Amino acid sequence: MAKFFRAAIMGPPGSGKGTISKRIAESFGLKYLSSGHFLRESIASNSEAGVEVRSYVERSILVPDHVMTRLMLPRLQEMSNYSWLLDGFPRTLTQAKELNSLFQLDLVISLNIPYETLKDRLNDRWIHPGSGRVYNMGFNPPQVQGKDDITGEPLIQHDDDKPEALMARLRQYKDVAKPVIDLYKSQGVLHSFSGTETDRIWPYINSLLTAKMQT
Ligand code: G5P
Ligand code: MG
Repeated sequence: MAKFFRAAIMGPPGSGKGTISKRIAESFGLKYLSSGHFLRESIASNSEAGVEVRSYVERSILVPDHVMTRLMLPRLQEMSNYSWLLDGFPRTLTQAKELNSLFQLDLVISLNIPYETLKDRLNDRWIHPGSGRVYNMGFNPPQVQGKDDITGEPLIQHDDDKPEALMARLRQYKDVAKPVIDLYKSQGVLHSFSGTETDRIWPYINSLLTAKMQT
């Protein structure tokens, strides 16, 4: 049977999970599965589940584990014949254990980015609400200021990217991520990367993936 490669990327809000995932997916041909993206899709569908999910995501509160696993695990099972990269899932120990019962991860990337850097990045972050496309006015600006590159529609800034909300999200991230990180460390699959610039971290991640995917 073919060996599929399964990876996950963890890190606080604004740490570059989405930006790095996109590079990994493009360079290594992994399917990219983002919990934030699936949640936004569910919200846009206006289903009963979507309305519940919206109440958490709007307040930057973690969506309950049972809702999250119900959303993610069937999609992963559909992808069981592919190599994939998970962004934003698992986030809690319960989620990690549920995932473990179905799939063994080969690699978990954990991003350690200083608070000041996260604050600056998220202050500069603008989003196209229809698609979830993310821009950064310094790092990754839109072609026309304030407008989405594809649709030309206006960009908005999320309330939960403002400093008070961000501090709370970071504190929550640390508490919840610690046991998940410990679990993957004990399984020997955790690799942590620290820094203030994605472009400086990327070559190390690129080398690690190149080595891992050859074995
Ligand atoms: P999400 O959607 O997973 P967050 O809050 O964890 O959202 P976010 O905001 O998507 O994470 P990111 O993906 O880590 O951040 O980072 P990014 O978007 O790539 O980069 C952030 C910004 O910095 C961008 O503007 C980017 O261009 C810029 N940038 C990147 N690198 C650099 C650099 O080197 N320099 C500069 N200057 N800029 C850079 O989750 C959203 C919500 O969904 C729920 C929760 O409510 C959560 O709050 N949720 C879950 N709940 C429970 N369990 C789960 N598993 C859940 N998953 C999601
Ligand atoms: Mg993201």
